[in-house]
Amino acid sequence: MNIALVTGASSGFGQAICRKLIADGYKVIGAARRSDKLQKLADQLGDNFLPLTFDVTKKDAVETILLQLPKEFQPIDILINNAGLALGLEPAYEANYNDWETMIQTNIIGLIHLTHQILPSMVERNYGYIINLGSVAGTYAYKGGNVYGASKAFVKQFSANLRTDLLGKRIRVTNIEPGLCGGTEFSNIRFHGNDEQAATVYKDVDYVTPEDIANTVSWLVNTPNHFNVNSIEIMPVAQASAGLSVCKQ
Ligand code: 8X3
Repeated sequence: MNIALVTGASSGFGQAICRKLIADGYKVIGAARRSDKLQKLADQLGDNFLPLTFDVTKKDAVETILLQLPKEFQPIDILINNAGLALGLEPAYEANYNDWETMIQTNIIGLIHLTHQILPSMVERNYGYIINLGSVAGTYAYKGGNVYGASKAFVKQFSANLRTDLLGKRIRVTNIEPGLCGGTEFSNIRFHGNDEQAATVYKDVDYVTPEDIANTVSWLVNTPNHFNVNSIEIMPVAQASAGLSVCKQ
């Protein structure tokens, strides 16, 4: 049975991915900072789910915890780097510097920690799959996307570069690049807990759901081993990469 590690497992995409992979028959390690939420999920998902409380930005702590994984949850075959966040939508000249650092710490540093730690064992076994959660923000610039978009551009290029380093090995890498997705805490976090502002993002829009993303992950991991989806861009029908705007003087 394949074993998957999903970061950011306590809510949103991460939680939906854990549920779907468990339903598909995988063993799943769900990692997140919020142990209470993880425990609730564990109570629902049964023995094939292992809740692990850690913060992806804390390298040494993550390393220690992963070295002590119970035998039945080793080795990790599938790494799903889902933990990530957006903070703020202000223009760069009004943005909060701490928000920028936090996004870089989680979206980039956290993702490379986990990958650096788990990839060697995949290479040793010549088997594995890394799925990164990027974003359309890593491809298309938008107002206020500044560091968030740049962090996702890192994830996009890192995914592509992993593929080049892994050429000749049976290890797959996919960057999933979602657009507007609702039913998560994404916008509530982006707007620092302003739920009213967050709600306006999704008002009257038929958005992509966490279950849509989980179904995509399920499809990816069930494709044959010779088959690699390098990247997959997903938007709701209600969204498109709109044209470049011009400001008339
Ligand atoms: C989430 C999509 O459009 O809010 O990464 O950047 S977007």
